[in-house]
Formats: sequence, structure tokens, C-alpha cells
Amino acid sequence: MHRIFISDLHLDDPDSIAFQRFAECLAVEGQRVDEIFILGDLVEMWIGDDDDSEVATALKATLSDVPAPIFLMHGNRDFMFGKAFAQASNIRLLPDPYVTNDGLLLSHGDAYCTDDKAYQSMRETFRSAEWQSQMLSKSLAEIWRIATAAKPGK
Ligand SMILES: [Mn+2]
Repeated sequence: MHRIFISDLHLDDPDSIAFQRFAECLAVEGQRVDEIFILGDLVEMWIGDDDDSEVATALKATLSDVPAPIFLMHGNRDFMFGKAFAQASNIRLLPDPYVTNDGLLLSHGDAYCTDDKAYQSMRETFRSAEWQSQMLSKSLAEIWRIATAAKPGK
């Protein structure tokens, strides 16, 4: 069993070196590994699956092209990745934490920053179905404005 683990790329521009290297990595490793795990904060910010920005479009195209199965966990920046994105990108969303069938515990890790009470309370709000549906009912421009003002940690 061969796997690769990626996290915290914070991609925000399809023309950046980081995005190009990510695409190359998936193109090469996607041919020879059994599973690819992306453990959060793949993008700098995800404002909803209907995002039609260049980076969102490039990301879906890049991910859906990979022959190996891709598993994606939310980070503290991209916790809004949803079912529509998963389907369009041909990836599977993982809960956090997640234990593989051979006993690896996977987590983005922000849930364990327990001394940061302010962050944990914000995290609870951001992950609630109520807050998310309220956000997703706004326009993309409005969500972008709110998200940019509230950058939730690294
Ligand atoms: Mn993070």
C-alpha cells in the first residue's frame, strides 16, 4: 500500500508555483500510489461549492483528473468544502478525526488547540449546520467579504 499525505498548501492562485507543483505532484503520484490524502487547508479559503473563481475551477479540474482515489479532510480555512465539490472533483470527504482501516489516525489538528478558547468557540460556530446554511444563502461576494475579514488562523 502506497499513500501520500498533503496538507496546508493554502492555494489561492492557479498560476502560482505552489498550484503548478501541486498539479504536477498529483499527475505523477496519481499514477503510482494507491491513495492520496489531503489533510486540510488545501486552499486559503473556500466560500462555497458554487464558487466559480479561477482557483476553484482549476482545482476541480486538477483533482478530477487523478486516477488514484483522493481523500480530503477539512482544515480551518476550507471547512466549507461540500458534497457538490466532492462530486465535481471526484474526491471523498473524510471526517476529522479519521482512522484508516490499518489504524492511522488522521486529523488536521486544529481541534486539538484546546488552549485557544476563542478559536474553539469560533470553530464550533463555523462547523454548525445552521451557520453554514446561513452563510451559503448569501451571495459569493458577501461571503468573500465576511471570510476575508475573519481569517481563522493558519
Ligand atoms: Mn490549518
